[in-house]
Amino acid sequence: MRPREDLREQHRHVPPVAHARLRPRPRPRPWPQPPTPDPAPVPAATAAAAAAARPRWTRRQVLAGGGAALGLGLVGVLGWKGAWAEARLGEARAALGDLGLPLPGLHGPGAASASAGIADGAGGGGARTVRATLSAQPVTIDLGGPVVRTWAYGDALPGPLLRGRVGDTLEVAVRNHLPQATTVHWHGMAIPNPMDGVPNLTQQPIAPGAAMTYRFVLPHPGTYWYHPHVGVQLDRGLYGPLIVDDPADPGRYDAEFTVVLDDWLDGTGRTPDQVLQQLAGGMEMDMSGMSMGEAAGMASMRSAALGGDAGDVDYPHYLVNGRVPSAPVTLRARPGQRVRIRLLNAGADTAFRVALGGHRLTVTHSDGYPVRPVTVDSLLIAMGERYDLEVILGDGAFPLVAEAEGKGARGLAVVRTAGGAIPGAAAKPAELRGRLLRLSDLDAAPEAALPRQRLDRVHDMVLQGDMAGYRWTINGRGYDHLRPSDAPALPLSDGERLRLRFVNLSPMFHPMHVHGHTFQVRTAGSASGAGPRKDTVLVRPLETVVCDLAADNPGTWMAHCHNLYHAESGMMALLAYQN
Ligand SMILES: [Cu+2]
Repeated sequence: MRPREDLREQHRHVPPVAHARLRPRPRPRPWPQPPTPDPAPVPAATAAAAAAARPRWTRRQVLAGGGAALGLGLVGVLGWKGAWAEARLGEARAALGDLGLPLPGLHGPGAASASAGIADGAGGGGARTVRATLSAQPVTIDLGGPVVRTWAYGDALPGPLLRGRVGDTLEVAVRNHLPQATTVHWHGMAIPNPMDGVPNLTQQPIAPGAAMTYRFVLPHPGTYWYHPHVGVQLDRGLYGPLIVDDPADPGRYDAEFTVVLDDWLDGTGRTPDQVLQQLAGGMEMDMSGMSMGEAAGMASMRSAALGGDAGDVDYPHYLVNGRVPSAPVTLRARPGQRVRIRLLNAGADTAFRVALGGHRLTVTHSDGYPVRPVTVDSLLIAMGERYDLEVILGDGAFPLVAEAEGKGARGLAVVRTAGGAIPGAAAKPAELRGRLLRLSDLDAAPEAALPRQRLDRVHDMVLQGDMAGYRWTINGRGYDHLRPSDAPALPLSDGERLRLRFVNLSPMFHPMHVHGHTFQVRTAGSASGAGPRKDTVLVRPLETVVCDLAADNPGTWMAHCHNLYHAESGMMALLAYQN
């Protein structure tokens, strides 16, 4: 890799870590009784039979189809649970109440009947149990030309869409057919800590051949996703979308596209584990595994919009919904229709610059939560982030381009409302160079703003890297996956309001993600200072991003960089509090 003496230089300037209220606190411990995976091995034949029994949906139906089909696609709605369901919904309401978010049965003239609907199972806003199975398995996948051997959930990319309504219970049986232990993390979901999927911290990892059922109430509407939290498994094909609908707010759109972006190298001569090894070798790494072109490409991985360094890994492919740009997916609608695009970046080391040829994009949600709508030409989406966009479609075929920012390559999908030539892989919509969404453009919609509360604490998370050993740290310390309770932990108490300041002293951007919570960014330069609700925020080199968080979900939670290679190399910390 490139020499990075500048990083080592940065390392010498560690500012004092500020704590507004610094009190001695007990060391955070792993959750007292972490759930353990089911001990019984899963016979492959049984899993295959279960998979075969599942309804089959085409990629277009699952990822580009109408909302109604999506809702029941890969999830079974297995009955109503009367009073029990009412109680679960009550929990969801209690958790949501202080956010002021609309909830089924709580708002509007239909409140009484919706509530009754839960009890008798006849309403549209009641709680159900939504069941699904995820089989993590080795598989051969055609990316639209390149055929790769990889690991995925099922036999396609992305993994199956999981979808339910606010207040529903999601019950997912995860069967591990991988040669490694695994877990599933439900990114962005404020769910109980034992369901969070962090190995050796919130659960024992699911051993090869074992299974585990995750079960939790869907707490907030929005666009989320799921992926493993073990090693660099996420940089294989192990990821999928998770959408939570709000029956009280079905949205004003005619069609919906779920668009999943990814950077891809698994099965092309390198595995993510080998890449991590190479990176860990730092400046002395053996370059023999890489072509001259790749080496040259790395030198040019720069982006002004990302503040400099655009990434550590040069990928051979960039995928949109599992396809390379020479064989793109087609997203179909009719001219004049209002389309909701649910955009998610499942990449490990790549921020994408997204634009739709011939259209501007109205941003309506960030990381699942509504914002005051803002219309731009293009946006940057970092790893782990989601944006929901609205577009009124023109007549024709349009390139939906996801440029791998600073990496000189791109992913592509085709949005089609009529016949005509499909734009080629080289299509370059002018919108890519138009008005780019800035963080300061975004403010939470009033119903998504954190309620006013005085600050109880301020914690800094100082982000640094030491390239000699490819060691990434938070407040000068790295995370040991085998001894998570030794990790740098930021004390907190239930019910407090925490201000988190992500202080980036490294020359590289970090998408910082907090588990189990959604913070509100206090954006410098924003007119109102309100900022968007998010769970993952891009922090550029030498930038500080300030976020406020309501400590309303006790547990031991990760706060980490969503660059998978940074996270795996130590850039993880803990927020811990009990009730
Ligand atoms: Cu990072």
